[in-house]
Amino acid sequence: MLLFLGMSVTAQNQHAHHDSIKNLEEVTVKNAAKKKIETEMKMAVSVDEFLSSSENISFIKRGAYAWEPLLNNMSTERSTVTIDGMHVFGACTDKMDPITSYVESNNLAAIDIKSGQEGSLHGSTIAGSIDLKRKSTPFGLQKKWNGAYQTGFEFNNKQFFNLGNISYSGTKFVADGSISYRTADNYHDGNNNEVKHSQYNKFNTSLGFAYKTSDLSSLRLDAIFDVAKDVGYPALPMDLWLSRALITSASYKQLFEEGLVRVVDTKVYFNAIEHYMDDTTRPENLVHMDMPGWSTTYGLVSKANLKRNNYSSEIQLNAYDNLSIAEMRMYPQDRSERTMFAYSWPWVTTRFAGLSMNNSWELSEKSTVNLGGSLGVNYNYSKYIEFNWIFHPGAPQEKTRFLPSLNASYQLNIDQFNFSVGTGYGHRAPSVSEGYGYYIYNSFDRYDYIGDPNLKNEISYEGNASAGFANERLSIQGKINYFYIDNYIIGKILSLGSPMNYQSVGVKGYTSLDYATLLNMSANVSYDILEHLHWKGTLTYARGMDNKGGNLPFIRPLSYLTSLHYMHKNFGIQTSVNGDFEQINYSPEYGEDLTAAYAIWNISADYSFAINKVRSTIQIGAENVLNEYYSTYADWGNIPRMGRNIFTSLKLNF
Ligand SMILES: [Cu+2]
Repeated sequence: MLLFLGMSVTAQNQHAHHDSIKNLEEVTVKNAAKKKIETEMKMAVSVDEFLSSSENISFIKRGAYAWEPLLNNMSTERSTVTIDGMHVFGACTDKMDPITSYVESNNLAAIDIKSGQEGSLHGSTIAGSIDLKRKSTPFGLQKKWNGAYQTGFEFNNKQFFNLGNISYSGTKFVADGSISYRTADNYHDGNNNEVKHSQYNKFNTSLGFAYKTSDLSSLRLDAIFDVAKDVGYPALPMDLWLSRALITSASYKQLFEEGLVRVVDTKVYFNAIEHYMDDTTRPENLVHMDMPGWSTTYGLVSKANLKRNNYSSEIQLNAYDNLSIAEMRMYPQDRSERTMFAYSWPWVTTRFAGLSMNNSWELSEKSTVNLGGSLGVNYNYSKYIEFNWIFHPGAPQEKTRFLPSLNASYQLNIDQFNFSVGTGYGHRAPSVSEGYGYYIYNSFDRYDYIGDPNLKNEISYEGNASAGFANERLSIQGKINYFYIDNYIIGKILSLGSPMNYQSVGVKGYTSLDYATLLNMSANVSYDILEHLHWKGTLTYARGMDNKGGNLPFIRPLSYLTSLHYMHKNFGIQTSVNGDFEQINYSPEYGEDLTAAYAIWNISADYSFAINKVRSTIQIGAENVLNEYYSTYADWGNIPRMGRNIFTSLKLNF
């Protein structure tokens, strides 16, 4: 049962290789039921790099650090991002700190990505859910102490990292600990020009203890502490001076040997984030603005797993209380005189409680039906509503919304073929910025954004399907989903109001379009050319349109990835080419321009060896080998991406 619970869908497709040596290794490590956080090309990756190996994730990049993950080509407001089911909200009005920036690859076991309403277990969503699953060592492993150490250097931006983690597994007590530090200078683009303000420094540590309170129950305490300091955002007019996050939880898990209910796992949590921006490093700024932000969340997540014969079910209760505060203080060059103060998030409280359920029936060995649903209540309170009244006079200080969700799917497996069809319906409440934001400057389209407390719920109607084939050597998988979203929230130019800072060209208010539509498609093929030579290819396409047939912003153009992987004994070599076609369907209305096609070639080689009982792997590789100068459709302000980057890393497992 513990094994069953430990299993999780990972962000990557499982690589099925047929080397006898590797197979043996897999059997021996299967007890841990964990998939490594690494990509085909790179064994030492950041969380962002790992996420980007999933075909339904793309990124808005504002620099080299803390990319904003887009799920199904939708921004983070439309997805729920959680850490072990815990809700954490960033403290930056400019989205410098997506939740994925507060973890590190060495404290994660897997990333669970669910598309659309299938992801509603963790709370109301439109695009789906991304759950970052932390490492938790099982009780009573044969090998009591386990650890890993990774170090590496990347030449382009002189990134140097050290990641260490250790775990102890006793029969009554387990402990997990990790510590990491990354530091990087400015990176260089494909013309070998330095991209100023692209440096970063990140420290992350985590601790977890679990104690077996009886044969079938355990108590667990977890904490993550993350500090980012002096992080540059070349695409924004300001940088980050300091960001700190403390993420804590205590959970109690009870297993049942018989009966319908098999597991109940209840967790209380608390997290606090503070975020201080800094624009004094930018000489072009005539007026300086301090824009600190704070986000504090208390929550409860309780889930039960039910199983009887061919029926299984997950029930989850989510409740949280979040307070988001962001301040804007303006100074002339002479700091002693403060000229303006405002709340860009006027102490906005969000309370949410929701009950979700996913049921699944195995009709036969070949077919399964899933039915799920949830009902949530979302409450908002704006303490300093006067700021919201400037643009929306008389807007209510409190607002309660009901957020229902339903989903259904059917899966069929016939011999080597698999099929699925599904549908979903769900609501989401506007985010803090969309509902209550006040003069949030968006450097992409250069407008100041104003929230509207009276925005309607966004309502999504969704359909999805997939088909696949797999045999010993070949596997093909195609997926498609379509979203029709009522009251799609987006910024529209307001005729009233004047811009607050000299860089902005006007004021936009968050408003609802009648509807918008989104289509996502992907195809994956993998083929074992020879016993030790594997090929993989991915093609994705997406199209997003508003109610007038205009293009939605940040929709990925036709893109591809093709890779070859050769391994022999302890030696592996892999190469890949990935790229986007020209972004034909761009949106000038939202600040986009035509982005040209690009193709990037990467290559890496690794060698595994053992010294005493320490399993070691060394890797060397190069990304963007041809040093192409490019930027993608989702690079904020068209900042160029990194040019050629040679990377080296060493990993020791003991
Ligand atoms: Cu920020």
